Amino acid sequence: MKKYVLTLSCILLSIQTWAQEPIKVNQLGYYPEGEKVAVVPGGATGSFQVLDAQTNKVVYTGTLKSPQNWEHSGEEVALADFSDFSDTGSYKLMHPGAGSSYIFEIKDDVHHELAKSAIRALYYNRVSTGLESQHAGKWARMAGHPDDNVFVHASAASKERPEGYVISSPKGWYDAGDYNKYIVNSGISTYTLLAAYEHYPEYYGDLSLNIPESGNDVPDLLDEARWNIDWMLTMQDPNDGGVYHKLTTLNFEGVLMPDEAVNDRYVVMKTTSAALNFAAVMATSARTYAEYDPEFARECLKAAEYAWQWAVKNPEQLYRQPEDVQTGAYGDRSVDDEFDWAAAELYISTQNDDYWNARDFQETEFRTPSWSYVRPLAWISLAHHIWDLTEAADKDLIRSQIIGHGDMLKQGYQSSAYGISMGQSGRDFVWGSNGMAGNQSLMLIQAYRLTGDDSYMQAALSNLDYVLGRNPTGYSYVTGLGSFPPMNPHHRPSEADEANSEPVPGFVVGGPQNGHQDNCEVYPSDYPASSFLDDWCSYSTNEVTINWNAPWIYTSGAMEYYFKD
Ligand code: G3I
Ligand code: 9MR
Repeated sequence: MKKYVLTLSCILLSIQTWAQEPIKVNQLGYYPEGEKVAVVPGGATGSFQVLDAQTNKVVYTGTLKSPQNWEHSGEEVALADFSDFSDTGSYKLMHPGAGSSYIFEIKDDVHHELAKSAIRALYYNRVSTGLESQHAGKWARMAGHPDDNVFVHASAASKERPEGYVISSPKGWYDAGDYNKYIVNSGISTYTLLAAYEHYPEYYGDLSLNIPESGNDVPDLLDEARWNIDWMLTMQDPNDGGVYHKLTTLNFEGVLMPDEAVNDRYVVMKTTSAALNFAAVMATSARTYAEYDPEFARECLKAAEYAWQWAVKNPEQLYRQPEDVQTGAYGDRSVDDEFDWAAAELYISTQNDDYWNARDFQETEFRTPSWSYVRPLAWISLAHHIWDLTEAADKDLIRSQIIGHGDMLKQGYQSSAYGISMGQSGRDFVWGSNGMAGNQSLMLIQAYRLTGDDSYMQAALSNLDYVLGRNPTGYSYVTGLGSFPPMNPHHRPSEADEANSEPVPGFVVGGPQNGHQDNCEVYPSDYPASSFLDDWCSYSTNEVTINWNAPWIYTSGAMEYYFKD
């Protein structure tokens, strides 16, 4: 978007923080059979009304719960629960003192659009290909980054592939608002898509995404994931099984379209975390592609085992950013969780007890997964396959890890002033807090899958409301969706596109947190859940990434599957 928009938004910022309706709802809406909760600010009490959006007639009257302080935003908020109203239609919520909400719907497939466009966002971030208007509409663009001439960086040099050696490593997704490709972050992101398919094959079997591969005999979700998996495979050195940590320019590119960003690209350092993320994704791919492309599935499994063997021989190759490289690090100080995850996926796919026995699986703290903490992904896959596992696996441990985690998050949802699990732990409002909220929903859904207890589903749904508008800033944090979405995400193809005022749709932006680790001069608030800026400058709250979209892909797809008629 153009410079003057930026200046204008800075001026507006000094006048008011956010322009929006005061009562916070899920701006897409609610399922007829799901919980329906809005948040009313300003210490409001008394009754609230739901109005038909067309006729303005009152269709429901309820009483607000007592207002509570939410420590993460400093607000006094009251919950308006209208779950027992289930007539489909378009509505808004009103309170005489507090005002109104945006219009929302009650309908059966209320998150269908999110389920689709959050996957299509990854298509828009495809590397090495042009986007045609028949698939990309007004966001069609030229191809960028063929990545067929990538240099081996000094940090990655080996006997067979010395510094300056050229490899071809095309395709993949741009990680985020930058143009680089990182194996670690591809790990959790790609896995989450594959898990969505593995858990809900009926739903994704029918979901058509209007991508170039649509209409072939493979589910579109698997076609999209394959674009990134094909790239990941090229990041393995065939000479030893090791995997490069990232493929990157030395510095971040400027605000340019992909085809204009032409600095040299390098593969940098082989690391243990890259090898293990790679092994876990390839072992999962071996299962999910077996039906559609058995030869590819076998290739993936072979690559997974080769990477695992490298990691076992090189267990402490932690990423160290070379002096001449400034781009994202995805550095991790501990790879125990990556070892557990890769071992679990290999164990499931091979049924070879050696992989289970290679690790001392035991009780660990209930921490929501992220790019740097992947152990819960092991529990997710093990729980899904619990009936097919060999005697070696400790099934009680697997169950208790998933259910214990779900219970912890559900408790947060039951006690929070906003009625959401987000904010339960002091660690929730980090860089990428919206990804955290999505991964909490993902974990809650796993507890539901093991127990059938509906309360986990409702808790998972509450975070979906949160990300779509039931939050202190009032944004629907997904580009192109809802009444008040971000317009200026830190995303180069959106920012550099002079012709388009609307950003590429379907991206979940990072979300509020108060680290303020960027170049923005003013943030509207220091409270973690309110510290968000819809401005290009705010890469610490308003960037997009594949790993923040992934859990929302899973969660919205799962909800559509469970709440369908
Ligand atoms: O691990 C500590 C934790 O112990 C502590 O309690 C917490 C308090 O803030 O900080 C944690 O570290 C944070 C770390 O992420 C792990 O979550 C850092 O503060 C935080 O600055 C760091 O942010 C990462 C950011 O890069 C900067 O390195 C984000 O997770 C990560 O998503 C982001 O990734 C970038 C890529 O490098 C490049 N591409 C874009 C992408 C998204 O911005
Ligand atoms: O655009 C970059 C973004 O993808 C990263 O997440 C972020 C943190 O590593 O860095 C951004 O690039 C900024 C760079 O770090 C400092 N100069 C300004 C760049 C953005 O305009």
